[in-house]
This record gives sequence, structure tokens and C-alpha cells, in this order.
Amino acid sequence: MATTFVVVPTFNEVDNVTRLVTGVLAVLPTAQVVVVDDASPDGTADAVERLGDPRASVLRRPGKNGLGAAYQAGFAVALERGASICVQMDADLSHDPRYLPELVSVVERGADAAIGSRYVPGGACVDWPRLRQFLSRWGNRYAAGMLGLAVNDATSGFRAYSASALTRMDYGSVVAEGYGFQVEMTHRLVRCGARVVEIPIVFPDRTAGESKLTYRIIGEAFRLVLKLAWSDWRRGHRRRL
Ligand SMILES: Nc1nc2c(ncn2[C@@H]2O[C@H](COP(=O)(O)OP(=O)(O)OP(=O)(O)O)[C@@H](O)[C@H]2O)c(=O)[nH]1
Ligand SMILES: [Mg+2]
Repeated sequence: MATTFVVVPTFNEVDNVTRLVTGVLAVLPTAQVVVVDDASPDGTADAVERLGDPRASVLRRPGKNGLGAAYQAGFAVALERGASICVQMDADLSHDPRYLPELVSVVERGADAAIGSRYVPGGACVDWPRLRQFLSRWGNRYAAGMLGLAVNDATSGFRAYSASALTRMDYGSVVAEGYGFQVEMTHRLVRCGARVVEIPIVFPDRTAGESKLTYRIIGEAFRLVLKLAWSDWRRGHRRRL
């Protein structure tokens, strides 16, 4: 049977994290949850430890250092502890644990990665302001179009990876953060010939805590797509010569 680890990056998620961790363990009782907390001043890490559940642990990092680095640290711990499947999800309850069994089972049945997608039939974003919907929808079209990714939701942070795909992708060398991190990971999956399956998810806006999304993160993702498209083009060009 697969050994599943669920990696959850957190910064100031005390109002969500307990519900999230118990929700995950209710649907995946044999999984391990690794919360990667960047010294949240609101006591998020303590809230997880207070649960006293041996299946939930906290990786405490000394300060806020970005989402990409938090995922990388969480994946490293999961792989070191013997994960065969690594899930990543947000703590703010926009990623509903009810989708976990399907994401995991798709990878168990042979996919390299399963992505919880808002932009396939049956998927949706609810309660988001129009501007967020617009940015997310067109950001995904831009990334997929520029990079030739046959993935409808390359910015989704709700995913399951097989351990072998993570290793093959050399996830530790990904440099982007935030949405850029998800796009760069998707680009690597596609470039290394991975089998990626999208599962429809309904994604509600967070109801507690604050979003960490900034214009800097959006700008970084925009530039990253250009950079990856340019390096793809150069690689293709070199092959043709
Ligand atoms: N460890 C760590 N976690 C982070 C950091 N930034 C964000 N997070 C967590 O990453 C997850 C996603 O962050 P959100 O603020 O929900 O960002 P988002 O989902 O892209 O944006 P919203 O849809 O507006 O909520 C949440 O669980 C955050 O607590 C960080 O620098 N370090
Ligand atoms: Mg969120």
C-alpha cells in the first residue's frame, strides 16, 4: 500500500489549521500530515502540536521564507520518511479534504501526478471577487498557451505526486514561489513526460485568515512563464540546428 504524506505550508492559519488537519486525517486515516510553518506569530504550529496526533507533525522554520521553499522542505521530509505519494494543499480550507481520496487513488493507479483543477468540467471557483477570477483564469490560459502545457489549472496548489515523479523533476532546484512554483512544477512534469491527470474541484475562497497573495507573486509568475518559454524555444532551436 502507498505511504501518503500530505504537506501543508502555513503562515498565520491558526483559525483553519486544526479543521484542516482533522479533515485530512478523517478521509486518509493512514496518511501522515507535515505542516510546514514559517514561525507564524499566531501560534499555528502550537495548534497542530496540541492536537497530539502522532500522524500530524510540524516542520518549524525560523521565519517567513516563501511558499516554494516551504513545499520543498516539506517534500524533502516526506521523501526522507518514506513517502511513495506526496500531496500538497493549502491550509485555508479552499482545498477541501474530500477530494483527497481521488487525488491519491489516481496516483496509486499509475499517474505521476493528479491536479485538483478548477478549470475542467465539474470544477469551479466560488465566492472569489471578479478580479481574482479573471487573473486566475487568464493567468492559466497564458501559462498553458505560452508553454504548450495540456493542463487547465497549472497554478493549482492542490496536487498529489508520486515520489518517483518528484525525484525525476528535481523539485529541489525549482526557484519560483507562490503561483510561479506551481507553474514551474507543472512545466517540469510535462517536460519529463509525466502522466498528469486533472480532477475537478470546487474551490471556495478562504473564510478565515488573510490571503498572502501579492502583486509581487503575480508579477513573478508572469515573468517566469516568459523565461520558461524562452528557454524552451532555445532548446528546440538548438535541436533543430
Ligand atoms: N510556510 C509558509 N506558508 C505560506 C507562506 N505563504 C503562504 N503560505 C501558506 O500557503 C497556503 C496558500 O496561501 P494563501 O494565502 O491561501 O494564498 P493563495 O491560496 O495563493 O491565495 P488566496 O486564494 O487569496 O487565499 C496557505 O496555507 C498559507 O498559509 C510562506 O511564506 N511560508
Ligand atoms: Mg488560499
